[in-house]
Amino acid sequence: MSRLIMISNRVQLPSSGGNQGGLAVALQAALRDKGGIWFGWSGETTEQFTGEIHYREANGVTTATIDLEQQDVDEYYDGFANRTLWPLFHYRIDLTEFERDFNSGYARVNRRFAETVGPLIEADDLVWVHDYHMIPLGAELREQGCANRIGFFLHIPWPPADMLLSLPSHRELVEALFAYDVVGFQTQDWLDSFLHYVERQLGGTIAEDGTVTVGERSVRVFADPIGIETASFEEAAAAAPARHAQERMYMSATGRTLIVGVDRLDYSKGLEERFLGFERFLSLHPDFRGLVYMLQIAPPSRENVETYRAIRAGLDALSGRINGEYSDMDYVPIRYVNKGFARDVLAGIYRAARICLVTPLRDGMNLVAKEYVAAQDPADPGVLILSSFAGAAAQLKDALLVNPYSPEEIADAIAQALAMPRAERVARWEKMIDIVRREDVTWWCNRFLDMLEREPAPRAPLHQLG
Ligand code: ADQ
Repeated sequence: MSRLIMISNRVQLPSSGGNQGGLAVALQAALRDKGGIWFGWSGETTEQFTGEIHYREANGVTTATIDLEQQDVDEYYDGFANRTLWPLFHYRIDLTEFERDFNSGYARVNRRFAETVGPLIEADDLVWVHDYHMIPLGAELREQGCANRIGFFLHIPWPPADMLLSLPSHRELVEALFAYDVVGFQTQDWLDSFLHYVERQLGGTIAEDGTVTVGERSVRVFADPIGIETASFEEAAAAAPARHAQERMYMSATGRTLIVGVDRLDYSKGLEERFLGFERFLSLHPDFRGLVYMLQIAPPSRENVETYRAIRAGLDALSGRINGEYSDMDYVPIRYVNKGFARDVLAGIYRAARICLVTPLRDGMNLVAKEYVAAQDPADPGVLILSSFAGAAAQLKDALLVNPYSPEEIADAIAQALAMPRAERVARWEKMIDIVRREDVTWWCNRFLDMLEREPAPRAPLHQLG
């Protein structure tokens, strides 16, 4: 059986704390099953890049990491990945920075990855590359003569063709994807945007089976929506730590109804718009003031990037203003918490919430929406309010779908959710949990690997696109 070589910006070893994301757990399970290595950046910097590999092993999973130079981190991670590709792929040209140094840093780090992981790859191994940090890695591996089956999965949206054209290196970036055998997107919408670009800019053709051909190169593309570890999340939500967290929420809320939001602090998550939507609700429905409150959990991320510091300051000010206006001696409308919680505690908080607001302006998938559904009490589930611009909206059609840019739509959806009879809540939840159970993270992982395994190997050497 083929081993699996998984490559992503960062890696995660199994831990006993139960504090890991569903994605890490699923990828670790696949690695345990097939054997192999998870390769990535250690998160550490070194004076001079040496390519020295640090191996670690826990619970049947082996990780291999390398240190990068500070300049690599500045140009590749904080630069091209998080200041160019992330905003651009989330439709934010206004926040996108176009710097040649970022481009060269991105290319350099991908080459460094390829040079260090390349020698670890054995003849029959499957190679699975993850996310926007690593788009050129497949082409770099091919340059080194790697003929293995290599797949790539994009966790974030693919931007519309016109938007992608604003990136000076757009063609190079897209052509790099043709070095892979299989490329997976979260949804058909993101895949359609990719296909539109390929047809229009590269004159590519698309076959019924999802094979896209440009010149002499072909790649198999498909939509493979990522899921969560549903069974274990459902279990966690009913276990003691979650029940304890749920109790704590009830005790502290003295009979008030909880609306929850859980997101990394990121401008793509629409936090400011969400606060404004909740403010609109309070202003339109004075009867509910004092009866409904919102808990927004948002641990800071990417604080080396200025835009992230700015969004944090903006949210501090906005929550302060709304609380200043609507608080009372015994009531604060927005509890805004900048820290992470263990998964089982998070499950209890989800279960305590009558409503979950998931309102990203753009999101590849959004796992919080699925976690909220999995954590509900089947007899008395809460209501998910979900942005139509999250990938998850393609599957969770029984959520209350909203335009996250519209404070009125958010306010109306909150009012509708609060008034929703239990029978309707149960009916909507049953349809959603069915999908969240069926299309869980193992389903996603197996579909991808099955698709990759079906590709013929070895692969022909890399030719230039015609
Ligand atoms: P993210 O942008 O990080 O992921 P998301 O899919 O919502 O977004 O996943 C966040 C994860 O972090 C969830 O599992 C959530 O429980 C956890 N989390 C968030 N805040 C937390 C907190 N305060 N404490 C503990 N845990 C917290 C990217 C893409 C998404 C895509 C995923 C997976 O941007 O669109 O769904 O990858 O492909």
